[in-house]
Amino acid sequence: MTLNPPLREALAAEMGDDTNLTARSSSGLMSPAELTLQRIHMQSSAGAPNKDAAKPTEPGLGLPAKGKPRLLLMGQRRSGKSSISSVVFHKLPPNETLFLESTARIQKDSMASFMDFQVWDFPGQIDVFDNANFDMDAIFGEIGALIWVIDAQDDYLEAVSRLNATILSLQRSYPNINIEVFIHKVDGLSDDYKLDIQRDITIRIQDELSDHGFENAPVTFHLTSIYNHSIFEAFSKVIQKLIPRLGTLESMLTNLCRTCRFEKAYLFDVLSKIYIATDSATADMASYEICSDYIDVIIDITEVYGTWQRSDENRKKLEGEPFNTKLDEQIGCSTAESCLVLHDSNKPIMLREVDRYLALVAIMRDDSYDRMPLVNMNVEAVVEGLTEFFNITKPRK
Ligand SMILES: Nc1nc2c(ncn2[C@@H]2O[C@H](COP(=O)(O)OP(=O)(O)OP(=O)(O)O)[C@@H](O)[C@H]2O)c(=O)[nH]1
Ligand SMILES: [Mg+2]
Repeated sequence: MTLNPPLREALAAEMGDDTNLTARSSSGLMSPAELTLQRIHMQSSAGAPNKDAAKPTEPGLGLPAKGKPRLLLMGQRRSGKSSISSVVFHKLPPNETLFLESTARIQKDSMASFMDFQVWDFPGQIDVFDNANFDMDAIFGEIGALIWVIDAQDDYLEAVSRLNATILSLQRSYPNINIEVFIHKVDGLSDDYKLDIQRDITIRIQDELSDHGFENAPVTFHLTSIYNHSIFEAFSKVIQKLIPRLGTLESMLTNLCRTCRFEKAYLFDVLSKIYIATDSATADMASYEICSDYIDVIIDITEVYGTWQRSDENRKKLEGEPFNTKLDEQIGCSTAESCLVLHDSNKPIMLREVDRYLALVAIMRDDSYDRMPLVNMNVEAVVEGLTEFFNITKPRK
């Protein structure tokens, strides 16, 4: 168990000390995610949710009520907001989004996941800044991310100018909200054209912001489509910004890759297939795609066959000659684990369940299959570390 103890100590030292966190907060050094962590700590140590803690403490640094960060989906009509939400969070096949009706009122979805969060899908025709009936604090007061969807297959000038107006209004009152621009429906566009559009939109937004004196607004751009994995990849990046101490998770996975000579490791949210952390090696779409498809394979098999119960006879056979060991001691994990070697690339892919929401999926190198006992031991250590990490960061009910 080479990986776990140092990480455990580091975690306890970094997270267990409330006074330390509070002191750093007041000196203005903490990120919004760290503030969330601190509030969760305070609530859980008080035993009950603290009413005041749910209120924003200062403009723009609002904290999520009940520990649920909120993602807002906004943009022009028919830009693809409801399709994105249905495909990513409700597993709707992309083709079926053709039949989605236009959204008439704000759709609020609560996602039960490793980190409970909310997704609000806004109707395209609503401009919350134009309408005095909307309570801005209730919408933007709780930190999360604003996802602005732009239809790249349509004329986007109006969408960009609405987005500009939105960013300017938000910068004045809530400057810390992450603004994520999804340049959407890029399927069917050539690579050159995609990049041209991205460049054009980025320049238009940055010019407008610097004209108004905002140089470093937190705006990020993603090229997305529901017809491939790009939408999941983009959501992964959005969600990762909301995870307190993401660096700790990443260094656990980087250490695991180094020790076990893995090519790439991802920590997945199994239901949405968003990856919430990966190691420090450069990510490529192909490795993400294969790991995410592998999760589907395992889920499908589990759905068809359920939990695998061995018959007594079968168990006796496996525990007898030549193994002579109890089955529980022969397997690395009692929940779910699986390994597959692809014939053409010769690279084993390994999956290990962390809890009911999370799975660790790694692409191994050709030669690592020979060292499975060592791999299992290290994976087990990392899973323990991850479980502890999420126990510490989870809000208490
Ligand atoms: N080609 C392509 N079409 C998409 C994509 N995403 C969504 N669409 C299509 O875009 C159309 C509009 O999608 P919606 O999700 O209803 O759009 P919306 O933004 O929710 O629209 P409002 O609710 O009216 O604001 C649908 O026909 C989808 O099939 C995509 O990535 N690529
Ligand atoms: Mg809609």
